Amino acid sequence: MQDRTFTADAEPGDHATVAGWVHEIRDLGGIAFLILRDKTGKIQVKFEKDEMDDDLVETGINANRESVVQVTGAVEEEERAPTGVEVVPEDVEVLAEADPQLPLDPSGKVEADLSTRLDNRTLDARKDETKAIFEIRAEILRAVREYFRSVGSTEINTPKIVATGTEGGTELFPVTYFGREAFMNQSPQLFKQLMVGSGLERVFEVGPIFRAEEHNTPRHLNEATMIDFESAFIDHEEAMDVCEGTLKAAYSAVEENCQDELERLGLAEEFEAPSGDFPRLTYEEAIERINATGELDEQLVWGDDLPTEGEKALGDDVGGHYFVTDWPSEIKPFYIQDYDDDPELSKGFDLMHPRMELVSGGQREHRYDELVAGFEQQGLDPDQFEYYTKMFKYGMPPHAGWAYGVERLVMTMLDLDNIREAVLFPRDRQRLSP
Ligand code: ATP
Ligand code: AMO
Repeated sequence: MQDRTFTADAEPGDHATVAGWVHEIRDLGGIAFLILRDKTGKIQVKFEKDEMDDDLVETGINANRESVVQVTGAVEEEERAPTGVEVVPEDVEVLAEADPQLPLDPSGKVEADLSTRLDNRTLDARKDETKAIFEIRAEILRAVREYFRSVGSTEINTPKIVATGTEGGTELFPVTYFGREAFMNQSPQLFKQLMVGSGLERVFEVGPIFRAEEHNTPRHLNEATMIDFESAFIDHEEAMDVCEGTLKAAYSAVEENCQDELERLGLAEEFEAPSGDFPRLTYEEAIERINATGELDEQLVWGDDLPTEGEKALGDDVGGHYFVTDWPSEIKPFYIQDYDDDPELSKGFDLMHPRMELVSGGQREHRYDELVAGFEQQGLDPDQFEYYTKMFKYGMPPHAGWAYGVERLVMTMLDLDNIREAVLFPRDRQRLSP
């Protein structure tokens, strides 16, 4: 294949080869235009029927929409062309002819429902809006990695096939592992903790998690991506600082580097990176404020988890991101540390977007005896977790951490209605392929 010039880089005066998809063909009689679309944008190719070779014109203007074509020719300034330049072709080659019956219209003129879009993600992700979501998602992950680097955190990868679960409230997917019982991992929780006790001290992971959630909601997936962070020698307050810093770094990077994408999503005007410190409400304050909104049929009492309607009511009341701290110990997992002077109260926290929970985290129990006692209190068998607990006998520093759901971060940032919009190939109860 010849050296290819991206459409956005084609300058008047160049002799270039551009390649991409047939977005549109406009045949006006004596003149016809092929609008060629690639990763960077679109470019017009002009066919003057009386002046150009018949075969060349035929090839160019008879290609089906969404066929892949390559055009070589002179790039010229043309103010009537949509981008101010056009290619006057000398050679046109159809590299892959598309079937004229397309399952969806990548130009976006005809809307398709989400299910059709997900069944045909390749074509769907040719659309400007869909592509923009995934360019922004990539930018978020790039910015998050850069931020972690700035706070001295090392990227790790932990196993996804494991012997035990960690997140009580959610079901495990079983797998057969050479005749033994095993599961798809719900969270890197135990492994990231094991690594804060190693010489790495401060670690992060971006990776998949698997949860056999019964819900079929617009904000749950059965396979999601998590950004996990864990650090030795910090407490839950400092962990919240890093959590807030991560979110702000992601928003700022998108604001700075993704204006085109935001524009394609119609968000350029309203997009704003959050500033100022996020409020930190205790759980007790949170339930009082939810009760005061009068939005719930029944008043919340100490020990209740925050129901979805309650989170929404509080989100409207607060109006931005906020933390909920000091949760009842009984509704937080065994690895969260309780306050010594009030064991009913834990050092767990959640970061909330007004629409939903984005993060869970907390100070961890690093003292061996207390950790084992915590397993027993929650009805878990510490022997099953011996690979984890025993490392707490050999010098486990105080530590804290948290995890973001990447799709929820993308979804809330871009105001998407459904979490499936934020993942290329979602796994939900109905969907196992593509
Ligand atoms: P020819 O240009 O060879 O005489 P024609 O008579 O069919 O062929 P025009 O009358 O020039 O074509 O143009 C047809 C339409 O296309 C007009 O609306 C014109 O403004 C538009 N047009 C012509 N050239 C360009 C171009 N390079 N880019 C965008 N639009 C163009
Ligand atoms: P938790 O279970 O709260 O905490 O998960 C952390 C964050 O991950 C996202 N998330 C999901 N996103 C989509 N679909 C799901 N099914 C799903 N489940 C979770 C949410 C959630 O806030 N080990 C702890 C984290 C820690 O303490 O470090 C944990 O997994 O955004």
